[in-house]
Amino acid sequence: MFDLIIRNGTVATAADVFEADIGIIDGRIAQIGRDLGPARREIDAAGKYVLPGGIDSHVHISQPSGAGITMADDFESGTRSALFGGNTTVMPFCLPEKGAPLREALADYHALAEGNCYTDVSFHIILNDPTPQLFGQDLPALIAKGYTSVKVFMTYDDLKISDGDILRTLDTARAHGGTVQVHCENEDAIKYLIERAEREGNITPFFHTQVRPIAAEREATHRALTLAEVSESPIVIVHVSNAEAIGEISASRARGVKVIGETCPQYLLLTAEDLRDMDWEGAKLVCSPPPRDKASQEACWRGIENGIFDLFSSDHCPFRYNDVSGKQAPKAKTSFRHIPNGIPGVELRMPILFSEGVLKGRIDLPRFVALTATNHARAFGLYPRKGTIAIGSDADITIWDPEAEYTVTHADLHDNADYTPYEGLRLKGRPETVVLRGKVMIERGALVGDRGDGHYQPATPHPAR
Ligand code: DUC
Ligand code: ZN
Ligand code: ZN
Ligand code: ZN
Repeated sequence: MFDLIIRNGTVATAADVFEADIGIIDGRIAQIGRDLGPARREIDAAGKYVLPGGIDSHVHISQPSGAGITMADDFESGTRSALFGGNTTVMPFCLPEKGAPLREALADYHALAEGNCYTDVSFHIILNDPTPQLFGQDLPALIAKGYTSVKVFMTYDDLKISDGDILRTLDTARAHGGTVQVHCENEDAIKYLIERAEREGNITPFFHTQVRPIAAEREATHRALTLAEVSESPIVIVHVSNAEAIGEISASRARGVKVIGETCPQYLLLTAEDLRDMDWEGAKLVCSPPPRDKASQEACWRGIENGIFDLFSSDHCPFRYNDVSGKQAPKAKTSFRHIPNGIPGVELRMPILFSEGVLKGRIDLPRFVALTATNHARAFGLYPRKGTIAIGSDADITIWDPEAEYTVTHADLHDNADYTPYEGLRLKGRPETVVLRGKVMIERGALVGDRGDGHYQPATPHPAR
């Protein structure tokens, strides 16, 4: 007797599209086929796609963001929004206060998540305090415990680490089965351009896009990839925004570097010109790297089509617009540099890629599944428990209505920001029913799951490399 059978749908994985019913027992997929027999509950998915629940491996939730600044989403609102966007797992970043032990930061982060999540969660660590103790003992121990991925920054004074410490991070992670993600922008170049812009009175949000130019991203991307090459380590380049950074990735790959590339919705849909047109309201689109131009958008689409990118993530990093704890921070009107950096997007990641990618013929359904779920699970040690529809995998399933047409408006979203960068966008296709480890969480668009149904999932280290 199955607990749940999802019948008559078109199942898509990263490899195949086929008609089948899915039988679920004890939160896992127990059978895939026809005539599976009786179940306590059935869902008819005729005319719908049955997809692995989305995995968004790049979201920011309750991340400390500076004095007086508060991220709009905590675990409750962030995972609720993620769930409504078709996701069953999200991976936020744990940022330790400088000098605080990682273990304590992680314990605090667990305490925030536990009992408050609508999706499963797994954590990345932001590594901003490199010490011999970290590389010698703490990081190997944390990787073994299920915290297998770290992010390092080449920009932001309070976050960035040196090239030498990036090498040590890459080396330690490789040796112990961890994964290193790098935020690639040249901090000194940016600092120089910020000072020059402010001196010239160029202080509106548009100038945020001008002081973080493509060249600064390209150079840092090249340097990060060089460090990966030198240390013979795999590397993840996050939030890639343009053709020149993409060129660095393909050149490295041709030299044998194992590089995973990630891009995000903002680099497909927004431009620097949008910030210019919006004047001070452009604060709504301030994120790093910043939106570029039409040619960069096309380059990112091509990277999605041709396999340069393995990951399509939201980089959901929400701040409220009409709020002094957010985009109206006390000094925000004196210079773009004081505007909190990041934009919301976890709920629209899959709908945007489906509507703009699948329905416009840029990618097929298996590639959509790979980019939104399977590759995230593989990259970050959750596969095959997560990220696919296979016997034995967690029954994390999104039933997708490919026909629904709608106009995006923030009033219909479920995050705790007060705007969406994509207001007014016409989309087709959206999640209708979302199942988390066999439990129906969203049923025909209505929330029926409970806060606390989502749980922490430790990641499995990669085999020795
Ligand atoms: N990097 C991110 O990944 N998100 C928001 C801001 C940033 O710099
Ligand atoms: Zn970043
Ligand atoms: Zn981010
Ligand atoms: Zn729990």
